[in-house]
Amino acid sequence: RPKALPFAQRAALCPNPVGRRLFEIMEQKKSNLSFNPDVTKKAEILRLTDLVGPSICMLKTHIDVVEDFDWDLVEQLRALAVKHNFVIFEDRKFADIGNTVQLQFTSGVYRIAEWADIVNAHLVPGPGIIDGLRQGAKAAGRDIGLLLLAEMSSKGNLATGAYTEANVKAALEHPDFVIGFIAMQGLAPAHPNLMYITPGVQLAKGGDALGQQYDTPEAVVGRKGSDIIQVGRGIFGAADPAAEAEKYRVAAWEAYQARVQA
Ligand code: 5IU
Repeated sequence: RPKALPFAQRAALCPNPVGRRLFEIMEQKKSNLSFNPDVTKKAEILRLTDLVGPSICMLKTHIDVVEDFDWDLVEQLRALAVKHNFVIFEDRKFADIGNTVQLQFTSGVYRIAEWADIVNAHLVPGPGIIDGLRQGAKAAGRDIGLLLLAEMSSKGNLATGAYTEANVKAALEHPDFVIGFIAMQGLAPAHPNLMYITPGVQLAKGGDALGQQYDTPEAVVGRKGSDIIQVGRGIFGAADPAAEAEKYRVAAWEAYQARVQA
């Protein structure tokens, strides 16, 4: 694998302000760790986020699993994003026609376009989904970046081959809005303005009972060339989530350092 470009230089290549900011935060905090507190109570999400905040560049949410959701949760998460300097990625995985995803993005209970910095989408409906979400971001009047789901971590998933390639092509055709991918590796050929975020990461290889498959930060960032590790249960399932998050941050950052110094 050829020597990689540092995040700071990749920031300058990013046409989307959110992508640029994320690369800058990664460099400032020496963190390519994203954390997802996949728990269902508002207070627990806020507690975990404040604990691990110093170690992360990004917080990934599943807002629709929160039992006691209210708008104050969104406001408190935004305040924590300022306090700890991270971006918020709502993992909504939009998957409908452009007109519908625009409504799902801006309306309903969650009004995601009003608070998320980053969202993601499946390309199954075709590129109209990208245009629908872009219009939603515009209507909200905020800078938002989109990640395409080029690959998945779960056993037997269908995001492979020509489908993965179509995601890369769509990203290259929408450089102002698409900032990168959910993928299991850095996809070749490298496009340094686009970032690669990989879920299914724990300090030891393994899986869960529902098809999740885990690889290590070293393998994902070092060997496979991804940029950001996405960790949930590996951190919030530990006795000391703050200390555990630091372990993941250091492991992923060292793997990145080895890649840019190689
Ligand atoms: N997630 C995956 N795999 C994927 C995609 C998303 O695990 O391919 I796309 C999400 C699901 C969960 C998080 O919110 O990433 C992983 O959490 P754990 O680290 O607890 O497995």
